[in-house]
Amino acid sequence: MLIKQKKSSDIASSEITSKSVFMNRRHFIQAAAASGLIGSIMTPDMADASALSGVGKTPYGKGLTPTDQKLVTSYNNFYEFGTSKDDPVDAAREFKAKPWKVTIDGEVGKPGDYNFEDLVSPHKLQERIYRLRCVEAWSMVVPWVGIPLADMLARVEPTSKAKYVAFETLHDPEQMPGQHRRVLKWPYVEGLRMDEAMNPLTLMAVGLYGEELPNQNGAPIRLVVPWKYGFKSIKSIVRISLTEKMPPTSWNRSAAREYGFYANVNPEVSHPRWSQAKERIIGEGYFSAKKETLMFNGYSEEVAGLYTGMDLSKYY
Ligand SMILES: Nc1nc2c(c(=O)[nH]1)N[C@H]1C(S)=C(S)[C@@H](COP(=O)(O)O)O[C@H]1N2
Ligand SMILES: [Mo]
Repeated sequence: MLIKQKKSSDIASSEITSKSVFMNRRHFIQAAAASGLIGSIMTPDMADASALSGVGKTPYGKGLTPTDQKLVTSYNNFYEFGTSKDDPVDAAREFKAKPWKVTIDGEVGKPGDYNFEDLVSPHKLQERIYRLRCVEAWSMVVPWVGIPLADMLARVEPTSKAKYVAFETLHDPEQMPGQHRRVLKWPYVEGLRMDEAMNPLTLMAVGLYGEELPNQNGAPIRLVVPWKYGFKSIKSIVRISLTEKMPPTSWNRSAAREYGFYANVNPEVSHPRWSQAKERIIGEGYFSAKKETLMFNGYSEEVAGLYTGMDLSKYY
């Protein structure tokens, strides 16, 4: 991770474009919709073919301003589609996220290969506006749409032996060109402790900005764990296994000294190669002031209790 730092000459034009340009465009569309003008101003690229319906609003995310949609969907980490931030949006364009199956196995009463629709449709979708803090010391705010992982797991009936949840991304080098390169051992794998998985904040996201998840953001279904560094939030999941033992995780397996299993956001514990005290805000420009990183990425109230008795000054 952080294989190369961006030089100022590498900054994507979308990052330099001021937020107000994007916001004005959005407001224009909203105002036009409200005035009934939308029919005549809609152009095909503005048409919203993949809007999700029946999304419930929840109190999560009060006071947060989402990062512009254009940036959320064009500044990505998804090494299966290349290691540069602007690779995935292009390289994942033809990715087939439908049809999709997720195998759920291990310590569950109801193991099986579940169709994406069967997994998702019994649940009401919720919007969750969460901070996303990458271990590379940048952050954004994303309005996800999804289902609490706890609700999804309840339906497959975890046994009393289930202590961890392991996740696996699709392995398909034909579709995921980055998997031809050995930057990581494929497939990408991640894991949570059972109580972390059951925490109400932990989300299985199927959308963002009210629309189906774009391929570059982990279509059709990905994990979102907002109090941990972004690499825990594994994309394009094809397997969920409930296990007795702590499962291996990709970045820990690749560089154990630099990435732990827990990977909780902690401004006081530095990465071996850089400080985690501050973060660069995506959308505010490369040279604008950094923001202080918050313990557990600002979710202490909800999750600090999961780690009582654990020495948080230690690197996990
Ligand atoms: N399968 C897979 N999942 C992944 C990654 C990846 O390379 N492969 N990158 C992670 C990292 S480092 C981050 S910061 C987030 C980025 O999510 P976003 O592109 O939707 O913002 O996805 C995470 N999930
Ligand atoms: Mo990340």
